[in-house]
Amino acid sequence: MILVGENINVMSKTFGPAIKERDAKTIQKIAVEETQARVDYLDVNIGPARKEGDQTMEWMVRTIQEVVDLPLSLDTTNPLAIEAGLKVHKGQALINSVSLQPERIEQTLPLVAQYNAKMIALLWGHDGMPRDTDERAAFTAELVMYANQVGVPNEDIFVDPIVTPITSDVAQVVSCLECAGIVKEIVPGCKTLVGLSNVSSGTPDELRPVINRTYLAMLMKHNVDAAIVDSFDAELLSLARGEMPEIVDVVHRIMDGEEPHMAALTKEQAAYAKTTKVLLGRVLYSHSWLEN
Ligand code: THG
Repeated sequence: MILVGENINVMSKTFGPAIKERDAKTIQKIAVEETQARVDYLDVNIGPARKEGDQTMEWMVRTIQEVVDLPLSLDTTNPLAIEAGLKVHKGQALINSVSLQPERIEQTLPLVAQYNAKMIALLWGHDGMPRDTDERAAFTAELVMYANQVGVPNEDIFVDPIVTPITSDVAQVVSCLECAGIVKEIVPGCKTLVGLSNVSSGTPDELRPVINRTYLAMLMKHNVDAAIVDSFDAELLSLARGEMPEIVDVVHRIMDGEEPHMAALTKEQAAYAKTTKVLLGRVLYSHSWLEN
């Protein structure tokens, strides 16, 4: 699986201020540590960056690539900031992201071809989140068609079905899974990518890892190609690299409708098993699901 480290982001309580204060040392330290965790890209999330986003992104790209050679995922809705980053980026950048919003099609999409970058096709429609799997499929076809029209081949496109929090609507969590599975039939050659940690947003900090890891194992059944992840969750990375086949097998069997005998599972397997049921909507989410 292709892994994109999420830790350099303006929302982070620990690292967010470093972006605003132009604290190069702190940014470079995270970049080096994420690289040591052997991720493939570093996401550089500066948020909407309406004010001086171009200067911020240029500074971020230079600062990070001064110490690491990884390609970067330029994560902002500001097209000027994306272009400023592309101008100084070494290697093939990943543009995060292009959606069906007119501004993104008109201003961000042409940059993919112009700078020979790769892109994330975010399935966000004219008026927001797709409502169901059918709408996700329709958005996929439309967005990839626009990309092809400006000369971007499917091989350079990662389709992102948009992961939503388990705390808001489990039907969306399930729809995202299904969509990941069918994208490659709709647009052959494209890859799929998810922002994994979204799924556990709003849950208690100590429960986030098990939710993220379980959802990743579930996405693996649908052959997801890439994920934006917490680079510092070693177990998650190990799972993504295929080093935990027994756990993945338990999760996939539950997805197939099997009811494993809980007493026969290890404590770790049982936690994954219970969490799989929550993420499929078979058990209602509550902050105490692991205890039952
Ligand atoms: N798709 C695409 N890009 C994306 C997302 C996506 N970029 C942003 C996001 N979603 C993926 N990145 C993150 C980064 C951090 C968190 C979640 C998703 C996160 N951080 C913790 C928090 O905010 O509580 C901890 C941060 C900290 O304090 O260090 O949850 O879906 N294409």
